[in-house]
Amino acid sequence: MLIVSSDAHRHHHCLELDGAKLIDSWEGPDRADSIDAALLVAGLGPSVEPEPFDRQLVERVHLPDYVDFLSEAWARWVAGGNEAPAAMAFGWPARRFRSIRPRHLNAQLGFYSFAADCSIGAGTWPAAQASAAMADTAARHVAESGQPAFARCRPPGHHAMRDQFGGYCYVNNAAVAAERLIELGAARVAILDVDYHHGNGTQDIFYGRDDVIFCSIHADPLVEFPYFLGHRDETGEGPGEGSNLNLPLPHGTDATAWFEQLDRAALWIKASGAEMLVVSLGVDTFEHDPISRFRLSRSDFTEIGRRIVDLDLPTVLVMEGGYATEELGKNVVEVLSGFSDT
Ligand code: OKP
Ligand code: ZN
Repeated sequence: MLIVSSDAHRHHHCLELDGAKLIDSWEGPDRADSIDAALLVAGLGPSVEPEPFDRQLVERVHLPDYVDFLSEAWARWVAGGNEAPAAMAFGWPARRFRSIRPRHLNAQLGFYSFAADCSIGAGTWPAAQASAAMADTAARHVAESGQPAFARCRPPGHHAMRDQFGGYCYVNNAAVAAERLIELGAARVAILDVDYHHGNGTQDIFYGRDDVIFCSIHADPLVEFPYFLGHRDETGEGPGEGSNLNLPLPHGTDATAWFEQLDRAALWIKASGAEMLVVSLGVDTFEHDPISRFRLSRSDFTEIGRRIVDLDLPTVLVMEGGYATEELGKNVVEVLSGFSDT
């Protein structure tokens, strides 16, 4: 299997508001190190650098003014005389406010985000570009060869909406991969999101489309981030009606209950006639994940890999969450091992 990775992430350090304190984010560079180390031990590879960032491609899944904002935010923050190491929003256009694009940087930070767990620092935009480029490169490989590829993305992407960052995500890497697969000829692409958190951004981007269908298994948004999207009755709209499937589960969900939902997801994807698959691969469903509350074990990740292979579709795997850093790489390798003979 082709592995696409880049070290551009190393200069991206997120700050997050956590219990009234600003902490170094759970989503740190050590996560990528853990994955790279485990890939090496497992002999998975070869690993290649991504092709250059394709802004036009990204602007098919994000609004151009949002991409402008991300690319300029840090320079504007510095030019404004700010000394904090990262720019972060403190106000949002919530209920009964208006969505008129404001001019001031502080206001735009709120306008273009939905959570205070996700700051913009000096290395954020370069890292987000490289991350999207990894997903793109992996998708192109799959489209050309039919063989699987893994994009070792950091920062993750599935929370990034058409025009809002949040949940450690800036550019929606899985959406970029799916969009590339469509461009290269797939009539329908399925995105399967197995991260513990709902992929609200991916859902948002494709909600009105039927060429990219989205299915997510995740913790119930009534009690878990991203809180305000991910319910069962969100099924798509307009031409996209019926092409969104949310499978929320309670805190404490074990492997038996989780795999029942994976079976449902697999049947749904099969029935859709999708020709290619993008997996938003989060392993924060792990029993020892520090910020999540599902109970999957190491060997359950091996089984996830097998079931994805059983779907028998050309597959792009895009890295999302997983915060038990020490074990993160091993869990990812377990999923990928299902593909090891290809
Ligand atoms: C990203 B991915 C505030 C908690 C905010 C955000 C979780 C984002 C998860 N301190 N938590 O889906 O793994
Ligand atoms: Zn997650």
